[in-house]
Amino acid sequence: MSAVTSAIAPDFRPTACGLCYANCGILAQTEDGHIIKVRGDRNHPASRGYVCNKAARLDYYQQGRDRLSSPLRRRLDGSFEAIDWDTAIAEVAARFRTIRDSVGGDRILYYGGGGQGNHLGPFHASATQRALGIRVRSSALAQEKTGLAWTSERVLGGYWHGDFEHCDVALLMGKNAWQSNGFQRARVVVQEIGRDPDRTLIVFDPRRTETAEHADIHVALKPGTDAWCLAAILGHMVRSGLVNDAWLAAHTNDYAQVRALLECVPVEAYADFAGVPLAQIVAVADALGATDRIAVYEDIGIEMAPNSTLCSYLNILLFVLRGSFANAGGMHLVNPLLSIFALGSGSGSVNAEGYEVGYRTSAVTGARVVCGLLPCNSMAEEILTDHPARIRGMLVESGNPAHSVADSQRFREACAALDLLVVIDVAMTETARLADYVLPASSQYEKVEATFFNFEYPENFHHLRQPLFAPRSGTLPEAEIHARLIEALGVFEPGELQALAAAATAGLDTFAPVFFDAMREDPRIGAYATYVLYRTLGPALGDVQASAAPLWLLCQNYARNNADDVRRAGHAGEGAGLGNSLFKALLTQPSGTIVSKADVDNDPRQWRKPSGRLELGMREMLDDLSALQSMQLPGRTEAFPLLLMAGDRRGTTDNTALRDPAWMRSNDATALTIHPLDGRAVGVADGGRARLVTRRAEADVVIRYDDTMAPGMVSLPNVGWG
Ligand SMILES: Nc1nc2c(c(=O)[nH]1)N[C@H]1C(S)=C(S)[C@@H](COP(=O)(O)OP(=O)(O)OC[C@H]3O[C@@H](n4cnc5c(=O)[nH]c(N)nc54)[C@H](O)[C@@H]3O)O[C@H]1N2
Ligand SMILES: Nc1nc2c(c(=O)[nH]1)N[C@H]1C(S)=C(S)[C@@H](COP(=O)(O)OP(=O)(O)OC[C@H]3O[C@@H](n4cnc5c(=O)[nH]c(N)nc54)[C@H](O)[C@@H]3O)O[C@H]1N2
Ligand code: SF4
Ligand SMILES: [Mo]
Repeated sequence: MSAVTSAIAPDFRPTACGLCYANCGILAQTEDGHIIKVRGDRNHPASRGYVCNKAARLDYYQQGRDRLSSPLRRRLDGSFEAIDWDTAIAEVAARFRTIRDSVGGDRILYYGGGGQGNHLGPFHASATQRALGIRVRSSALAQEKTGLAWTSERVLGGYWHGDFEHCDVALLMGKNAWQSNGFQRARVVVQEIGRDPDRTLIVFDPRRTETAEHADIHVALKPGTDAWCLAAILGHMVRSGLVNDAWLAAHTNDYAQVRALLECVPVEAYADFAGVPLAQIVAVADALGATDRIAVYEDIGIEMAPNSTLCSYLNILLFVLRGSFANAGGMHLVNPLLSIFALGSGSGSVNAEGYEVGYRTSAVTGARVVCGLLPCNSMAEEILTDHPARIRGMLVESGNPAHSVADSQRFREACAALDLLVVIDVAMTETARLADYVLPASSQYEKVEATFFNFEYPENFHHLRQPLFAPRSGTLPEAEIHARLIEALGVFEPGELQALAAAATAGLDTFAPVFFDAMREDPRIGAYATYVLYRTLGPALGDVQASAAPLWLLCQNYARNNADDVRRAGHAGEGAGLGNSLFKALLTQPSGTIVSKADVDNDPRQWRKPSGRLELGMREMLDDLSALQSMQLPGRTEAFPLLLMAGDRRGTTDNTALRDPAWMRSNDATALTIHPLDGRAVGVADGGRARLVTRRAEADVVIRYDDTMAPGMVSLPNVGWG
């Protein structure tokens, strides 16, 4: 391990586990730059002391085997040499500038957005993107969540999340919450609902997962058949009068169209196609039909499978047909300080027939851009072409696409074809190994950090985490990396921001009006706000908190747009004063802050469509629903008798953020699981080795028999080693 300068305190200090969406509050004990013990933090507003097994392993991230401690430049022979930061920043800025000035900044792709635990870096990157003229962005969201975001935006006007704490019926679709979370305190909540005779846990999964073991109803459907299964349930609900007609009449448009299609669903035939007994379809519909407190979570098992977008739409119908929306125990639209799903420039308008028109598409493949994100599956094709608008340069931050996108071989070829690839990461990842320059970031425990995965309702929170350590020597927080790049690109003249910096030293009340005036006078102030705030308000906050400065503007906007909710959460002040109080609370409450408290009975922010009603008639999805009648699924063949699930979440995996195999001694994190019947049929032994061959790739694997697997299906997790 290289030298680490650390503030060593023997006691436990609050931060968060950054290993999954939940970002549970933890108390960490540190020694010599290591995280040696972790406990749940009872003061965290959302996790309230909960942690799962993985938090104990955080030091394998903090002091992971592959951590970087110097900027690196690729030599002609492909090896890397360490260079100093001044050289790295000057060369990276110059080479991106060359691309921008010769073919245009829109030929540069930004990939990333923060992994599971770190969203402040990518927030700072927005200024760098602006300076380089970058308009094309992508992230892992564009292979999983954009279908959900698109349907949800079209129908509901925002991004949805469920109140699992208080629901009567919880539906987990292709989601093994026991291992992967997805809502707060997942294991506790799954157990509670499963045990309570008055509440129903329904799990849709071909596999008998740990979550399915707790379910009241486990719908063990055939892989890829969710759309048919959901259509059958909805069809049965409509025909059996299990829908909330009064609520639908009061709150939605175009229900008649939807109803007409659902009435035509051949319920029995679809159930049969999905391999689900009709009695189970009826049981699910009956459970839903008895309540308006339904919480739904869909995840990878649906979002990486056939008809994923249609499934997202049908999942909306599951709760909307019951009126389980904008209520306690039901579904709600999320309202974090910053929406990572902002549809922004990607969305068009809806024409008279109910189709979206005028939406943004990508330059080479014409792919639909949702949430401002190019689909991950299109990235390689946007590069590997002689099309004049092809992507020439790429900036990757806090993502590992050479490992994580589908057909990674093709993506690696694409990386090799770029004029410039720059990676900002804490570790030497598979993507970093392909880069021209690697810029080492300080870890999530060496800087202030936060995520915008704040989806609670009616009380929502934000957690600004304070660092446990000083930055590892040779690394910089992303805020500083982006600021130096912007300075090398010459966006502002030296000294131009002096007046703002001076105002900041006099306190937030003085700073606010000066900043807003400057923003009105000079459009660059707003356009580069993250940078401007980091360099002006940042120093006034002190070295440690400086990277948090841009959150001040988010607090201002949030307080202005949600003043009543912010006051109800206990923050006080008028005008900019309310935003200032909110910001001060974030800086001084190291276990997290309640930022807003909605009035559930009267919450206009839940009704965001211009009509004030939910728009059920999303034509593209209604067409897809009709098309199920004649659609075939690709079948298994003699050459390929098994279906591979490429990446289930286990208690021992964490995307590629934990890169050190030492953290698990057994092969549990990497083994290919197979049902014993299949194992014997294809002649592989439990514990033995085998060659796995797919249409696109091959790998050596260790076999583990697992009778929770659905017959015909094998599974290999997604890890950052091997
Ligand atoms: N431990 C751990 N937790 C994580 C992560 C991690 O790497 N490790 N990653 C985080 C991230 S980025 C995400 S996106 C989430 C993902 O969280 P999950 O979606 O829960 O993850 P998976 O285990 O990959 O897939 C869920 C389930 O989908 C089922 N499935 C497969 N095919 C189908 C199908 O056709 N239909 C249905 N209904 N189910 C199917 C699988 O059997 C599996 O049990 O987890 C997050 N949490
Ligand atoms: N085969 C297969 N592929 C998959 C999946 C699967 O199940 N199977 N799952 C898919 C899903 S759902 C997702 S979300 C993606 C995830 O894939 P990616 O979005 O590519 O991200 P991660 O693997 O989570 O890697 C996050 C990166 O951030 C780095 N990092 C951590 N902390 C910091 C920090 O503070 N600063 C910086 N700059 N970097 C940091 C880590 O070292 C790591 O390289 O993978 C997808 N790919
Ligand atoms: S649920 Fe587990 S992995 Fe996720 S943030 Fe909490 S402790 Fe970390
Ligand atoms: Mo994900």
